[in-house]
Order: sequence, then C-alpha cells, then structure tokens
Amino acid sequence: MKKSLPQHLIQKIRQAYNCSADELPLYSGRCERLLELFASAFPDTTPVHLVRAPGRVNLIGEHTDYNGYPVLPMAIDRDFVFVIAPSTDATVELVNEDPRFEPRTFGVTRPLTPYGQGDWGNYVKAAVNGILQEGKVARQKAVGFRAAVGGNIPESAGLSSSSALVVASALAFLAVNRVPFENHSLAELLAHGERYVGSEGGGMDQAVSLLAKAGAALKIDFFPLRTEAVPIPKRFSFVVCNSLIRAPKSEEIRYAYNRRVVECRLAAALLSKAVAQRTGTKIDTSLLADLSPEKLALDPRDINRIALKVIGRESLSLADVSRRLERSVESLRNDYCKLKGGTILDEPGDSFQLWKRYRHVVSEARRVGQAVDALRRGDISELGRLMNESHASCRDDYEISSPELEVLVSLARKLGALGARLTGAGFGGCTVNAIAGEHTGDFISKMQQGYYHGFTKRNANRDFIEVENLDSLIFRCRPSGGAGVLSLR
Ligand code: ADP
Ligand code: NG1
Repeated sequence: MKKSLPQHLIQKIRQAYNCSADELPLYSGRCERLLELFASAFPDTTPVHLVRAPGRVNLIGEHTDYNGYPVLPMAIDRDFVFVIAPSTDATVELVNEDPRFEPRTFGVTRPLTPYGQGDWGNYVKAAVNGILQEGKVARQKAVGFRAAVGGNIPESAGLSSSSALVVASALAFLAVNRVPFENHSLAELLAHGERYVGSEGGGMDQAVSLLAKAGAALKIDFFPLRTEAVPIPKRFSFVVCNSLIRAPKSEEIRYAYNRRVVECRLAAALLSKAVAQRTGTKIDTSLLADLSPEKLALDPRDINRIALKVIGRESLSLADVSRRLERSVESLRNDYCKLKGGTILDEPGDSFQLWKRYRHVVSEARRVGQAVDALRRGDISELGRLMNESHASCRDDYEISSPELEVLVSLARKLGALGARLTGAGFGGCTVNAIAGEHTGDFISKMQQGYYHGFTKRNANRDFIEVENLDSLIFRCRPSGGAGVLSLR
C-alpha cells in the first residue's frame, strides 16, 4: 500500500536537501518507498523515525585528514535513508531495498564479531560497536532497532558510501536508545569506530556527513575537530564523474591506503627528531600537522630543508629508518606500522616512499587554505587551478591516480572544466570538476559523449562498473545539509 509522508516531514525533507518544490518528489518518493519496504518486512511494527546521512565529495585536501591537516569537502544529495523503529529484543534487524545487500540481524548485548570482509552489515556493527565501547549506551540495557535501508551513493567510488552508512546506523542506534549527542564528538567517535572494518581512515567523512551545512562546503580541522561552513556561490557548479573503476577497500586498496598512513607516520617521526635536534625542544609525534611551520614557529623553507636532509629523496626500508632514528626495527613496527586490531603492516617490496608522501601532504595542506580563500572571494578560476595542482600532487607524489582517472581529468579540462581532480581515497572511483554554472549541462553531455559512450575496457583485470544509468555516473552535486533524524509521528 502506498505510504504518504506527513506534511511537517515534507518541509524538513525540503530543508535537508535544499531543494525546490518541483524537485521534492525525487526525494520524498524514496522515503515513501522505504516506508513501504518497512511495512512489508516488519508488518507488526510501526516505524518511528526517518534517519538520513549524506555522502560527500571532497573538493580539495586529499589524504590530509589522518595527518591532522584540514580538508574541504561538501555533503552531496546522495545519501542513506533508514526508516526505523526500536526492536523489542536487543537485536538490530536490517532489510535493504537493494537485493544485492541481504538482510542482516545481530544482537547488541554481546561483543560484536564482524561478518566476512566487505559485508555491508559490518558498517552498521562498526557504529553500534563504537557507541557501546565508548559507553554512550550501556551494553546490557541497549535497545536494538529494525530498519528499512536505502542508499544511492555510488559505492567504492570515493564518495564515502561507507561512512554515510556508519553515520546513519549510529543515529538510528542513538535515537532508539534516546541518547542525546553532540555532533562533533559523535563524528570523532565514529572516525575511530569505522576502523572496525580495517582501514586507518581519517575523520573527514563522518564529520562532513554529520556537520555539513546546505549550500556550503565544510572546512574541517582535526585534533580537536573544528568545522567552518564556506558558502558555495550559486554560479559555481561541481560535477562528479565516475571513472567506472571500482575502488573497494578490499585487500589491495586497503593495503595501499594503510601503507600511506604508515609512510606519513614514519616521515613525521624522522622530521620530529631532526626538528628537536635543531631547536632543542623535544617533540615526539607521528602526526605531520604537529610539525607545521605555524606550530613550530619556523619558516616553511627551513622545515623543508630539514625534512629533505633527514628523509632524503630515495625510498627507505624500515632498517634505514631505524638507523636514522637510532631505534630498533621492532619498536618502529610497534609504534608506526601497527593498524587497528593490532596487525602490523607488511613492509612494501619497493620500500617506503617518505619524501614524496611528505611533499604531497604539506603542499596539499597549503592548497586547502588557499582554496578556502578562493571560494570565499568567489574566484572559481583560482579554485580550479588549485584543484589541478592537487591532482598532479596526488598522481605524482601520493601515487593514487589511475589511467582512467587521468583520461577523465584531461578530457574534462579540454571540455571546459576550470579544475579537475580525483576525489576521495583514489586508485579509481570519481573525479570532481569545477565548472562555471552556465556550462554545466553542456559539460555533462560532452563528457557523456567523450568518456562514457566510447568507454572501452582497456585492462580486463580491472573491476569495472557497467555503464547503465548515466545519471548515477556523472552528475552535478548539490551541497546538501548534514545527517539528521526526523520523527515520523
Ligand atoms: P566508499 O568510498 O564508497 O566509502 P568503501 O569500499 O570504503 O567505499 O565502502 C563501500 C561499502 O559500503 C560497500 O562494499 C558496502 O558494504 C557498503 N555500501 C555502500 N552502499 C551500500 C548500500 N546501498 N547498501 C548497503 N551497503 C552499502
Ligand atoms: P574514501 O574516499 O571514502 O575511501 C578515505 C578516508 C578519508 C580520507 C580519504 C582521502 C575512510 C573511511 N575515509 O575516503 O578519511 O583519508 O580517503 O582523503 O577511510
């Protein structure tokens, strides 16, 4: 039976998506479908809340978050929506509108063992586990929930479908347990909580999903988490293009991501020792942002010189780093190579690339500050220039681009993008393109023609997405508001 939404909810949905009355059915229709799914899966239960958590596109500031440096993402109008009600028996019961994701049920009063790697239920467990471990909800008194789940964020594409799922799950669990929370501390809790799935991610995705403001990008600083909305002029347009290469955080990509986290920690350890020797102050950190020119009150050129001297341009083995730090390889493994859950990252066959990683992170951090200024001034050309520089640094120094992403960015620039860069973790996934608003339609249709219609599978070993619905592969992002819980009553 068709379920319609109460009027007060329709108004709130309009606000959340920052949409016009004409566009409303697109969003409200989804909620209605989920109400129907809930009714058929749980016929004896009345739904109580609607939970929404958006994905994001990162405009600039890639792989800076776990180094303590800022980022500049915006939440997008692709999200997770849950229709929920409390359960009566301390279990979480999930049905998903997408049949690829099978129903999941788990109890919340016992320690939560993960499902197999890559299982969607792990992101829900990650949220519940994080909240229980922090003692926000007492395990023995915890109430579970029943949820009809719908998500339309392209997955494994650098648009943070996983974190949006974690955030929606956390809000659902807190809502049924009637636990109040503060968004900044919840974002910090969930950034740690998501490591339950095995990658050492930073805190950008959970923070923007929870704290975004409609119509704006969000500058995020870390340790402690601080956010500042930076309005996006209406004449700017940001278009996402999917490279058609899936970048799931399964074995290979997870290793490549975690490896970079470890490389940055080792670079910070070397640099902090050298700076301490030079200034006579003891600094013991594995966070590059603790060694910024502002924090050290040193000229950036001085720090750069010290870094080049202590790190050097060549790749380094753990044994090399151990000699330079005068510490055992074993202690370095424990202090810098340990991942969540205690596993130690294997040393890469081609050794660690510390100089390139360091150079990317500090230059990217500088670009984020400049990009915030450009956005505030309404200078889209300058923002685009910084995005192009960021892409080059991600490709050459951080080595997270792919042949398909390269084709996409160069085509986009030829077709009028003022800036084009990979977005998110990289290794595939999407690009983000800065376009002058009036050219958006033209840009999208030319990109469809140039990339998607002519796409050939160059390398049969890659994990491709089939070109079916172009609207989910190339689209203009609407800067949307952060996650929330709406009452259905
Ligand atoms: P991303 O960059 O999108 O966060 P990840 O590879 O880290 O990519 O996470 C993607 C995972 O999130 C998927 O493998 C799946 O488990 C989960 N996921 C994404 N979309 C959905 C969905 N609509 N329903 C259920 N789970 C989803
Ligand atoms: P995506 O693109 O969602 O996998 C990851 C990290 C971010 C950040 C970016 C790179 C997670 C959950 N997210 O994002 O924290 O480091 O890569 O900028 O691991």
